[in-house]
Amino acid sequence: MPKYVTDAIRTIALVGHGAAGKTTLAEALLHQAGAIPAPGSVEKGTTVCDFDPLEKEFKHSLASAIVNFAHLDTHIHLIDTPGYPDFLGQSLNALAAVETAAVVINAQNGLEMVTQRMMQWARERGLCRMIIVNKIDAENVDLPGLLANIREAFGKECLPINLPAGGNQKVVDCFFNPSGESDFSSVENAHRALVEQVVEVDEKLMELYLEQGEISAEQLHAPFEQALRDGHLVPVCFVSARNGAGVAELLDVFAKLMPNPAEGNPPPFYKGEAANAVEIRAEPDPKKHVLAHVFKIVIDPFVGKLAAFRVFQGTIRRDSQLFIGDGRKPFKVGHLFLLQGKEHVETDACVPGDIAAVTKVDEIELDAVLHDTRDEDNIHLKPVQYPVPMHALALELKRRGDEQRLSEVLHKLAAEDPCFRVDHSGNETVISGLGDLHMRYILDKMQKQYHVEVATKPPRIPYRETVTAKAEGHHRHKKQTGGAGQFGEVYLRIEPLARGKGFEFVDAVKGGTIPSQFLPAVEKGVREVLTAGPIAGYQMQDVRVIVYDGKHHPVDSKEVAFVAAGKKAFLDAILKARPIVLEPIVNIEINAPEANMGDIAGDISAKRGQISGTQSAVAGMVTITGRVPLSELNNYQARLKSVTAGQGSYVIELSHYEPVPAHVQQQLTSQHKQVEDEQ
Ligand SMILES: Nc1nc2c(ncn2[C@@H]2O[C@H](COP(=O)(O)OP(=O)(O)O)[C@@H](O)[C@H]2O)c(=O)[nH]1
Ligand SMILES: [Mg+2]
Repeated sequence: MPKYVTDAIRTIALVGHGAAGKTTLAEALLHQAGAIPAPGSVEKGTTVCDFDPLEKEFKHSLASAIVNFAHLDTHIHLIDTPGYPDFLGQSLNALAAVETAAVVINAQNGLEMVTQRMMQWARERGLCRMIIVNKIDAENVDLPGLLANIREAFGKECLPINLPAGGNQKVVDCFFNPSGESDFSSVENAHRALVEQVVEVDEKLMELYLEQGEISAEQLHAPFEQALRDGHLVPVCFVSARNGAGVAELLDVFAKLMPNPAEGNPPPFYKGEAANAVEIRAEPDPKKHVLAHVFKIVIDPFVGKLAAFRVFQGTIRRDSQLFIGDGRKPFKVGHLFLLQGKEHVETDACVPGDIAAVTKVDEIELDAVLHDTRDEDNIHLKPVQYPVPMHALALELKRRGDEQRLSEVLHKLAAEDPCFRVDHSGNETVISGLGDLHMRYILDKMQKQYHVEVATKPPRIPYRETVTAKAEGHHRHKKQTGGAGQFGEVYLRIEPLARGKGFEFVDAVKGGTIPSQFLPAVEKGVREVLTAGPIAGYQMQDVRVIVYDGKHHPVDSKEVAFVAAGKKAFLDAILKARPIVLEPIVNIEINAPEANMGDIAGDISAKRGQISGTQSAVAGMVTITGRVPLSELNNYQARLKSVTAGQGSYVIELSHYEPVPAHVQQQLTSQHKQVEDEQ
């Protein structure tokens, strides 16, 4: 058994913008807790968390890394996450494994894009949040100004729990033993503000406080946890991961104030299919049956597949037999590991709150739920909302004969990364991610780790087709070929659905005019059209098909006949329902020097785009957000590079689909016709 119990566990994700110092801070915390003899450095590539060869080369984190250590009477599981927008998939998955999101802010840069996003995402997931202001040792930092900015952006509930002192060389505690001088503002006031914020969640305590003017730290514990859970308090700590200021104090805050697994908001699990799913709550009870969630997959060339999971309920032992989601066949755990960066440390049991891993179980996929009772199948955790990757590249192999290998490698990469997608459209293999940096990393990894050489080119734009009016469709399929004939007749109606609703098939046949055993055949025929629409050959969406009448023949009616009739009746209806082509519109976030702002904005408007906001978090740089049709972004990376002398970068994600302008539709239709004619 582990040497600690669930109540002693703290699970914390270090999140926030790239270069805030998360990896360095993880190093400082490990060192302070006595888990490593000396802190390593990101620059030298000697940290516990940035252990991947590509991370050492890029000199920043690309994937989440997990460490654990003991402090006071607690056991802390810490997840270090990458902060660049291109690698957000790996930061978001960490949020599913922890009670606390610790948002690290770079004191030199102030609030940055990912800072804001993470504050919001963590809140939406119901996590307890804290803010860690790092780099207080750096030159030209304005800490009082930053604290004011934090409170303005994220609310008055952001209150300092310690304050910089001695010229940013250390911190003074404002909660447990509020005494001493800080570099700015009063320790006593900070203490009072914290206590007053906390007692607000408990009326009785509030009365007591008003009477006595003070409340003991013990009495404050439970309401403190509640305030964290309710988002009514976001403690702010100051540190320097470089000179160690505030690191010991931060460890104490983790141990004494951050929630244990019973004190946080447990993420909801759901049991059952989509609309009928009922919410169930896991209880952090080691005696109940097992519920664990796989939040991270790593495919290591030497170790094979590693699945990192968070235990939410029950105890997992080496000899446990676990089921994977719906799977009927359990696997035996065998070896159970705690992770320390790249090291795997064998352990014999994990309790609720533990973050651990198993290796070599190929059936486990990202987001799988592990459990130990046959009837607990069909359980999933509230899904993490990942950005939909839209930065796509079509791949071409440099060597013939590598096809099989390429497909295996892409499969492995996709298994690890929730924001990396592989699609095969026509004879093209298209990979997509969040941005240029993301794609470069993937291509690098393909080449260096897997030795697959590919060339890339811009892919086909994933246009869609839909209809804009209701219409009727009919087809009678009749064939007399020598012996048995084929007969099937279908009447249907189609209706446009709201954008993004996909496809609905409704059986409204009365009196068995189409016998029920043939309806799947009709649906199959209709679905054949969905994959390639009639006007430009793109996927159809946002349409409801209602089959309401037809005819059959007792001898000649066959499945093939109804497949054909369904397909043709649907095509018939589409052409009468004012079909249109839709194009993907993406949210874009461009990071560039302020001086290039005008050029970039002009360029985006010329691309039929719209700018919705600009933000200047880092001096001299701006973040421009807006929307642009994806089709206008071919080669945008190269263009942005030339406009910004190499300093600009951007990420995109799918926003929604919109009708294309008429001339584009014409062009796409005639291209499609040409291809069809050639065939
Ligand atoms: N001056 C100063 N630099 C720091 C501090 N913490 C980290 N850094 C530097 O900031 C850079 C980014 O650090 P890193 O840990 O990779 O940031 P991450 O992207 O948030 O993981 C590195 O060059 C670190 O040496 C700090 O407390 N003070
Ligand atoms: Mg890092």
